[in-house]
Amino acid sequence: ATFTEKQEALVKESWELMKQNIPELSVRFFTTVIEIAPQVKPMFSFLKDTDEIPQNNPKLKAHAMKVFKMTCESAVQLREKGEVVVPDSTLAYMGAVHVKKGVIDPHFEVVKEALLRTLESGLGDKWNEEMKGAWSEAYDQLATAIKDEMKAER
Ligand code: HEM
Ligand code: ISQ
Repeated sequence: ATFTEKQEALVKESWELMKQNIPELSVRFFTTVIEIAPQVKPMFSFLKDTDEIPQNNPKLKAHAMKVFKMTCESAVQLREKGEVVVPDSTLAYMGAVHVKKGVIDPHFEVVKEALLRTLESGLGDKWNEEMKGAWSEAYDQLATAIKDEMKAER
């Protein structure tokens, strides 16, 4: 699918707004993932031994940040190049990490849903269908690149 300048701008703008609230946002992101799919909780090293989602865990924050940031970067690439280009080393690493942790394809839909819900709750009345479409497309393309790499890895 083609990605427009408008879509890229929507993703960037909403990410800039979200960034101001990283601690809360990252906890909410993980909480939503675990609500949708409790079975993935033990996959995360910093969640497996806790009943609650730790509110102030630096690793948790860093992880949640990366997913948002990578999705945001894939939006930029989609617009500039028409496809998501993850550097080879990063992509191989992404594939390896996720295979090793036991991630399977359907989990990507869970993370997508959680990402969109986190954006919606974080942005309130600034959230709209156009933004949802732009983030969805950017995420789907990034997820496809990671899933393909996971297949190559197995
Ligand atoms: C680790 C990004 C999808 C579960 C990571 C890391 C990154 C990342 C960057 C490595 C962090 C590091 O070692 O520095 C992404 C992106 C995704 C995605 C961009 C989608 C586009 C998923 C899905 C799952 C998942 C669908 C399944 C629930 C994990 C787990 C780890 C991980 C369990 C290891 C965490 C730990 O260190 O304990 N992911 N991920 N990821 N990801 Fe993902
Ligand atoms: C997937 N991979 C790494 C970190 C994450 C944080 C929240 C939700 C999904 C994730």
